[in-house]
Amino acid sequence: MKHTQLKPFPKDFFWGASTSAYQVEGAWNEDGKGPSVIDIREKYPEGTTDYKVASDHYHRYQEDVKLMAEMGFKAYRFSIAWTRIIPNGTGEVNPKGLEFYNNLINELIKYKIEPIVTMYHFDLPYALQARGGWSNRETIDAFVEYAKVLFENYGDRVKYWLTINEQNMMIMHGKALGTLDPNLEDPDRELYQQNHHMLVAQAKAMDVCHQMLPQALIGPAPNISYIYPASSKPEDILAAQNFNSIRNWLYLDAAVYGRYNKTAWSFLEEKGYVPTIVEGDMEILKNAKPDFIAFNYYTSKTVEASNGEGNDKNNTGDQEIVIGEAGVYKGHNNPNLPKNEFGWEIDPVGFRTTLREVYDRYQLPIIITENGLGAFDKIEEDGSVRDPYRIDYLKKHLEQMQLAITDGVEVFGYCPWSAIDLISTHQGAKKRYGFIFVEREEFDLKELRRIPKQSFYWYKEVIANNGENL
Ligand code: BGP
Repeated sequence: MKHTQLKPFPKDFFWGASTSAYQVEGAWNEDGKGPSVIDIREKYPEGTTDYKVASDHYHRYQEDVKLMAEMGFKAYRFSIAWTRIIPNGTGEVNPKGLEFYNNLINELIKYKIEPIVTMYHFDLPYALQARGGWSNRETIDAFVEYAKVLFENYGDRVKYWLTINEQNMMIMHGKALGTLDPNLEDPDRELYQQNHHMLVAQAKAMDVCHQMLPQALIGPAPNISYIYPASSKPEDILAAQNFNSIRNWLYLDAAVYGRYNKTAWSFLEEKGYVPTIVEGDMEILKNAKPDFIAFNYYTSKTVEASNGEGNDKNNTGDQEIVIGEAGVYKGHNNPNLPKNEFGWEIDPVGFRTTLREVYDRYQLPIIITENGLGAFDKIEEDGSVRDPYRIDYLKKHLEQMQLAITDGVEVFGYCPWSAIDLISTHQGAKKRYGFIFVEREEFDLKELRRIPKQSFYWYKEVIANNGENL
């Protein structure tokens, strides 16, 4: 639809950006922090660093928040490391861990930046994984116990809560993300059992949040991308519906309506992945209601029909590169879209489509909690960092977001990835996303100096004008 007039971004729009604890903080074993599944990962992809120091945000959060304030941030979406708060996953609470996030939250509030907290972003306590992780129902209780500690300690200042970051990607791409338990015997089936437990944990946490903090708002934070069919062939349309259900709607239907998406369920039945659901679970899912939907969007996906002969799966997939499922769908390169340096397609119009689709299906306000471009940024001879490609990516996505708002979609915030350079989930320190450059290399930590990039100044202008004249 072409609009003759665009609707403006809402008045109190949350302009901000995102990070996650293990990718930005460093201080991996300081002040009583316990190990997470990320810390004990035995191998990192070749040529990439670990997360021990990352961007050293743990020690430099004040400087970082000051820069965010200089950009004019209205919100900052970050995650809390479960293992800083409860080092063993359950039991004793670590006062030093509590203190760090208390300080961070207070620092944000000092600059009138709204803290938006992700409760769990890939870094499950290792102590829980050693007892089966999400395969073990006790992890549901551990998550609820942890949630209560967060609500008790930060609920007076934190109004926006996100339960689990990209649960769908942990299920579908856990290997690339480093969250997959290497000891799982039958990972394909077991992952959908884990998924079920996470859905129950999320529902319980949303419910507890509403009971303990009536003023607070809470929602899920999956990675959602609309799936296109490779052609108008009816079989390709079906394949796109299949993948939309398996990748996207399975997670949101459960979070919002408390039910399993039928197409996704028939996929689970066909593959033998049906989880064990105990009495009361579906009740719990039904009773919990999110207040909004947060989602991460990087690009659309395209699939064609899979003829079911052989296995369409391969191991090159990551969060944004489609693999396949024999007889269900098969990843397809979209010839209409350019790709970034890491092979991810770039599709701003798909962002509008995805926003419209999510709003149509769920009718809940939306906040974008990730969107962005990974690139090999460099310091120029004059000391500046120029990233016009990132500005171009973000600008085009914001334009499409405004079109979606004009289409009627209720969007209340935009927190692209990432506020500051941090370590990629599986492609190291050289794959950068931030508005703020962190001077370090893959294995040479250098001074970890902060340098505002060209995109920093551009975004500052966008925020100052509330997105007018993009
Ligand atoms: C999302 C994750 C983030 C982030 C981002 C970019 O899937 O939620 O943690 O890292 O993708 O991905 P990558 O770091 O793999 O480039």
